[in-house]
Amino acid sequence: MASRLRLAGENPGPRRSPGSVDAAGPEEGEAERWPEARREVTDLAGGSEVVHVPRFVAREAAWEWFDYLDKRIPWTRPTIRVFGRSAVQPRDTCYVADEELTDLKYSGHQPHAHSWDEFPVLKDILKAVHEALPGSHFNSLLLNRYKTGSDYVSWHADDELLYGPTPEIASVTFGCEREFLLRKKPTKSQASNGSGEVARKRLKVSAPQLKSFLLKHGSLLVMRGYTQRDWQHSVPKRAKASSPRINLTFRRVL
Ligand SMILES: O=C(O)CCC(=O)C(=O)O
Repeated sequence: MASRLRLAGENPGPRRSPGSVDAAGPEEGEAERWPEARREVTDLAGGSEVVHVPRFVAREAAWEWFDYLDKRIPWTRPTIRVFGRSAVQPRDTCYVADEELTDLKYSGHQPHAHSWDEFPVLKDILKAVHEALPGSHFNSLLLNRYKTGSDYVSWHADDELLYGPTPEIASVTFGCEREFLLRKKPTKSQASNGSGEVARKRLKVSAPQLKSFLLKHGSLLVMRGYTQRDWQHSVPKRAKASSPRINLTFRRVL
């Protein structure tokens, strides 16, 4: 997997200058917007799987989505509670969901649920994601904006009960490429032995399995099966990531 990595912060090449973005989004033909999509499927074993589509949205269209989302989404940076402490979330966020789904809560924070009708572009992207993933029915979306390489999301799993036991989560990236890491959750016995590096060495417990994906501008990554039950994921800080990244994670609340 490491051979696939490049330095975070390497941007996906020249971009058009940000212009005005109308509410309907880009106007290219469908084929230009959604190029032929090569898929890489990673079997994480135990019924967990990741699908990576590096070129899900064509570069130009993806920059138009980026500009639209950067300007039009009402980003907030809420204060959340982590391990009993209050802290400002280290990235901007926004939540969009079907009308009846207003009860997402994470880290003591309940975001306002915006309607899809406020952001026509998101409906277009949702439609494309549904077409790429037959049988999927996403009804909610968590948006994240990482302004610089100091913004991040720490290790977690989207294993809230409201998503059910085997949620499919589809993640679309725009802007600066960043590394996306997955690590196997410790088994119960590993956890009770202590999960720290020192404890691990002392007890000769093997390091957790780690997978890394470089999420580029216009890419799609899908986690499915038992990935949320058995694995955690993160987007770590990266000093070289000097420009913003916007990420959309589509989910289905049951
Ligand atoms: O930005 C990403 O790629 C991941 C976002 C994420 O982990 C989340 O929203 O739960």
